[in-house]
Amino acid sequence: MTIRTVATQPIAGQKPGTSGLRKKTPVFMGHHYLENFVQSIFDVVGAQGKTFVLGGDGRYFNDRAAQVILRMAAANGAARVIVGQGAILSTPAASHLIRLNRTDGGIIMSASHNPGGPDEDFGVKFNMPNGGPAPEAVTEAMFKRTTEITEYKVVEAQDVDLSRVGRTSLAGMVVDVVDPVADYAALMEGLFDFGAIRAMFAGGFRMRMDSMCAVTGPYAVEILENRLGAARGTCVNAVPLPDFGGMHPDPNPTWAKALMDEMFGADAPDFGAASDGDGDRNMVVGRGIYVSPSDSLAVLAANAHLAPGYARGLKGVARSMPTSAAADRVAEALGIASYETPTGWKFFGNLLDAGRATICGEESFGTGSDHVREKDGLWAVLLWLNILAVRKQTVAEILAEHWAKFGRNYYSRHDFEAIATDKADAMMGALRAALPGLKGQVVEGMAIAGADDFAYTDPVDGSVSTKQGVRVMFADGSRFVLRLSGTGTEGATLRMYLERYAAGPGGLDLDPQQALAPVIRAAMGIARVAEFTGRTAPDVVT
Ligand code: VG1
Ligand code: CO
Repeated sequence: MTIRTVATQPIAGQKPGTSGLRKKTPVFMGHHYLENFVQSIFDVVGAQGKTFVLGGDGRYFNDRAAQVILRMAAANGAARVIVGQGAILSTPAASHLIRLNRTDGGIIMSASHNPGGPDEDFGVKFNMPNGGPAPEAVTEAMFKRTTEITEYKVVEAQDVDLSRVGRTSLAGMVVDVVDPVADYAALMEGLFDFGAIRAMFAGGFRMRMDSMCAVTGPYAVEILENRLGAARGTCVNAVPLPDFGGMHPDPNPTWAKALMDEMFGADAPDFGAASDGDGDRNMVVGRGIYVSPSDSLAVLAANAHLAPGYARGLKGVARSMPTSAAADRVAEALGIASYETPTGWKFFGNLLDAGRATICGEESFGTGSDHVREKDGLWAVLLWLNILAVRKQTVAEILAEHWAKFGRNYYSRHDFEAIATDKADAMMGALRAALPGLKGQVVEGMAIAGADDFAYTDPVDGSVSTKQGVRVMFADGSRFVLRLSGTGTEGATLRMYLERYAAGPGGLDLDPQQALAPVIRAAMGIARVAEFTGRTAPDVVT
């Protein structure tokens, strides 16, 4: 077997964002693009004698990219790669395999909630031996490497047969093709009371699980239908397709509209859920009631002890800064620590590793725990099912009781997509410049108590991350946050996060958009959104 050393040149822009390097698929398929980035990963983390996990969400180019990465891993001296059958692994399943097999990390091929296909998005990210996304210092080193790269290594070989489970080899490197679902399903079975959930389904409980033609399909069918006895057909859009069937696999009320319509229609099932491209996100819906991700995190934290895997209680709860403070109130009531981190799951890794937090969540439909080091869509669905099975109440009843006890953090996110980058940057620049003068102003009848650009000092390793989002806090506890997305591949997406607290007992049943109306007006005005971008209304509301 020949190892070829191929001369190459740096390609501009290979800078990982919130979660890995994401680009349009044709860009990733371009000359040396994938090769340069993968070689930069290996140059930074070292491959000689190491074992890695490899898999992706099955989107277009997933299969061919996997073959390239395998050939490059072999050429760089890796001892072994554990790869999901068909090069498929959900992100949480990949995280689990990295930990279970005590490997040196893994490469995940995914652009997550971004659409897939020849003209859509592709992505690659590296996860550390703890199973979590590489922290900023590591991704920065990889990016730096892409700017200096002069060659990459690849073996000349035919494709590895990834269609069958079993051991094979490539130029002396062991390749273990594994069932993508089995180990993950076993992990779930150890955390949750499958008996109680099975009994609930046997008693007529009905569910709709929408995998949006993305990676969770096989996981959902195996766990929900085969192991838990949910009716056949509970899982829809359950076959992963290279273009996700043309869907936008982002589980929110806009893109999972079919599920929303069903859950709000006549004869709605008891419970609905959807997941994203790579299976780390979840949306949860009750019959006739939408659960905002921030509320979902709070409810899961308050009730996790009802599941066997969390019966001993939680060590702490962590949320990303733009996520509502609902989870903080639960943590306070439980007498446990709460943490506020920048956006992106990589910031939870240290807290989970250090045993400071057990459950983490983001407003962007991400919840997870210390069972892996990624957010985990099906995990959240199963924890909800476990809670429903124990409490024997509806989702609406559980939410009503939660708000009655803790008050309600009305919450919404408004996304303004595909804004010209220079306009978005100018708007954020002007807002940042205005921050020092905001305190004390009264806007929409609300006094501004403070305004800053969020900076985070990791309590475990002391690393500092700055400019993580502008926040404007009002005296009544309301706030808004503005930041630009770090996962998009076209122009800029402005994310506007809106929050208002109602202590109750009255006023807990408003439409969130109504309850938030003054905060929305304040945010649009203070940030001068229309003036800078020409936009007066968001593209997506969650
Ligand atoms: C978005 C979300 C963030 C999430 C990230 C990755 O990032 O806001 O909370 O961690 O996507 O999710 P951004 O920078 O676009 O706001 V996934 O499911 O795409 O890995
Ligand atoms: Co995802």
